[in-house]
Amino acid sequence: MTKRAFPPGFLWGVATSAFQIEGAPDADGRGESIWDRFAATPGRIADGSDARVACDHYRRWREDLALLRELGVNAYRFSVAWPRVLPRGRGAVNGRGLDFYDRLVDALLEAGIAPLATLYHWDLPQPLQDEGGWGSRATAEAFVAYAEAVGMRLGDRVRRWATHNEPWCIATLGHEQGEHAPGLRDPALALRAAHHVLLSHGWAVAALRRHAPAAEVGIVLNLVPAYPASPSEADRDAARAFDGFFNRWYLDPVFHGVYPADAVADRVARGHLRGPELPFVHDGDLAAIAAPTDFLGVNYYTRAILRSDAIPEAENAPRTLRAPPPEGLTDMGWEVFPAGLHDLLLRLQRDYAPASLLVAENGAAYEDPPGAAGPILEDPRRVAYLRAHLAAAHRAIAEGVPLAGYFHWSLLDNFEWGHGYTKRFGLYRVDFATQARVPRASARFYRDVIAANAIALEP
Ligand code: IFM
Repeated sequence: MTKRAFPPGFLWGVATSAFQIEGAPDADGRGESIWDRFAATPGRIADGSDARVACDHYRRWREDLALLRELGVNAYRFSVAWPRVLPRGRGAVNGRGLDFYDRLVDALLEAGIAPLATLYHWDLPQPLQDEGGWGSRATAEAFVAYAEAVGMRLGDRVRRWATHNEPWCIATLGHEQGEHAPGLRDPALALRAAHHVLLSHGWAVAALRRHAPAAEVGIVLNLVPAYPASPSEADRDAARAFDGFFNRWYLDPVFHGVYPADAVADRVARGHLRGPELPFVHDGDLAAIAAPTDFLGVNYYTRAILRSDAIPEAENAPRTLRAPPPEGLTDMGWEVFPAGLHDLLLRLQRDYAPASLLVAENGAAYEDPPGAAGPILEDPRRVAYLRAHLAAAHRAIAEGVPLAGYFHWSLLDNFEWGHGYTKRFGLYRVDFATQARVPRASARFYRDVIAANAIALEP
């Protein structure tokens, strides 16, 4: 076995999000979110479920903190539910909603676990959606007031903040493809929504810095490196276009204060924009979006392989084709491609040079093998996934990438959005009938990696 040591002080964590684990939608004055409404709409969630109970984490959080201690993580990424803090999206702050995160943060710190709080992981208060949601600039303004409220209460103790999780999903899945709340199918609106999300990021960076001057602030993007299926010019152009819309549409404004001209031209060609002028961009917006940040959070799950003549997977979606993947697919249908994480981290360092990087999510959905039983469930595919991606991350660090931490998605099986409870991502299995948490072998594997601050590789 060869050992690969990670830098001293490397952050080892797991990631979760409020809506996917908390449940308790009516507790302590929480308001309705767009995901409550979406999940209650027949036909939206694959198994007809909702997240009214989910992992019951709102009540069982102490039990889940014990799991974090068992893993030995030194960091934990969670999200704050906007409708708990501001039940109507803006206006009066609900102190009882903030109390929950206050207690959680104190308990994490007492356990020696550094909190990384994400402000927005998709649970927009429904009253704001009723006024236009992310399609409206006023939602960006409301987000800043929300950031202020959370920063004021937790900013003395939370040293790492992410403004948004995965703006591409918010904009494209929520407003163009209709697979996520609010379930709209309007490509032009999706571009407007993406801009307002980015704008609110820039404004919130400033707000958080006011309340937590010593904190590190960043954004979390889901990035999918694009590989042409062949060296042909047409395939390379397909990869360029995918990259432009999926990755650079977010990276370029955040790091360079500009939307990528080629991707804008593609959107004009598709009729999603009238011309190269973006009507929703006001003077000063791009400078605000490019506010200096302390880290870029990267969510990496898979890559895309692009072929110019492939059939689009969905209307208006970039044309993609996945090669027969040697390392298989996860239950999400995503190719396992660890080398993509290495390539992506190097590319980000080269093209954007963020102050530091975090893998803010990485993980795999796999059903447990039939007959698997406690006390520890064997999940060799998740262990292999984890090991290979950590090896890829290590390789990037050795080549000079300032990667400061890794957060595995996820601590627990949870509500996987439109898939309901049908996709299991947890290091711990959750029996949703009893709420029992059962460790998988991947939890033990990760615990050992963390304890050694190193991975052991087969020679
Ligand atoms: O569960 C999601 C998470 O909320 C955002 N990133 C991807 C995960 C797996 O699909």
